[in-house]
Amino acid sequence: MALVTQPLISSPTISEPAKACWHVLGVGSLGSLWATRLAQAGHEVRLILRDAERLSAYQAAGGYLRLQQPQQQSCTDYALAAETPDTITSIQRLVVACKAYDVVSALKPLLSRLQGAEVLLLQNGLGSQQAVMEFLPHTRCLLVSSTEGAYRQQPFQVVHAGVGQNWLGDPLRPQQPPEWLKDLAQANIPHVWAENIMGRLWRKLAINCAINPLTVLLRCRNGVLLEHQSQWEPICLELQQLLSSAGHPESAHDLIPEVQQILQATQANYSSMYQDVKQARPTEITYLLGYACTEAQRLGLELPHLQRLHQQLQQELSALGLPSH
Ligand code: NAD
Ligand code: KPL
Repeated sequence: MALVTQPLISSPTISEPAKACWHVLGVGSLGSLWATRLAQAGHEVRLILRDAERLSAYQAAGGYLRLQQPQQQSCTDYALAAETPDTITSIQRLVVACKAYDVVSALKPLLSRLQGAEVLLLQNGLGSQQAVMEFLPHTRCLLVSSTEGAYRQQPFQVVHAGVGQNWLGDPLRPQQPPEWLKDLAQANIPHVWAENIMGRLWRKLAINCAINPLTVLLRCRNGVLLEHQSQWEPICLELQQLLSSAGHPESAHDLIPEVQQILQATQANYSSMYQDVKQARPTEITYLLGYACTEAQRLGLELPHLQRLHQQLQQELSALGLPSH
């Protein structure tokens, strides 16, 4: 097992980093996947952990992230620098990989460090990205729609479970890809510049709305939904209507065959929302069905199947003692 060593910063420092470095906020599944691959390619990477307690836990666990890549039968440890949000160094490039409901509160303590920074937002769904862009009006925010799959085996140990794609884009400057995309290429992080990133995010939201809530309500793996097409087909039709009315007709077509194909390809998997519920963690409902239903209302659309699904999911989450808004 290789060990890549980088200096470990364990306490706040006031020195400026000499060259562009990648900070990663949200060192869970996806954040660890990005951090380790950037480090693998020789980039300077610094992890921003929630607080001193989490930093101590990282150090006590050895002060490294472990990346398992089953496709390559490899397992590699990366001793990455870590710090708390109150560190005083400025941030140039920030990968934000918290859950959608945590993003703004996680960014708040970093505000003074983000002047001139570029921020990559990896969240599923919609709504959190707009909240960050309002919170950071002078910071360039790049939105990412990811179909990669990663899960944590233990704290600071991540498994790269699913090969996928990352679409990156900037809704305010759609034709200006940043020069550092080459860093991602060097790091073998699959990526495509998407001029229509909002369309991509809407499409992924629609797929997640068609699949994830039903897997929670039926308590099943994705593949079981193939036997319940009559339940998700009308939802797909309403989602197509929503995407078109929301200004993304190009992302609205052929949702039913795509959902069917994803259910087949991931039939043995549990959806991310199912896994959150199973582990009694909050879900991203507000940024998926919640966002879809709010937008439908704003646009004056009657989407009864989608609204009923939202209500049923809210009831189920409340019954389980989980947040439903
Ligand atoms: P995760 O729960 O594994 O990781 C989130 C991390 O953020 C946790 O380590 C948590 O401690 C940290 N965090 C929360 N608040 C923080 C704060 N204030 N300061 C510092 N750290 C904080 O989540 P994940 O699975 O990596 O998902 C992240 C986002 O990526 C979600 O929106 C998810 O939908 C999306 N996504 C995940 C995958 C995947 O395969 N895991 C794939 C595509 C999209
Ligand atoms: O993205 C997913 C998720 O679980 O969040 C799908 C596509 C539904 C695969 O499980």
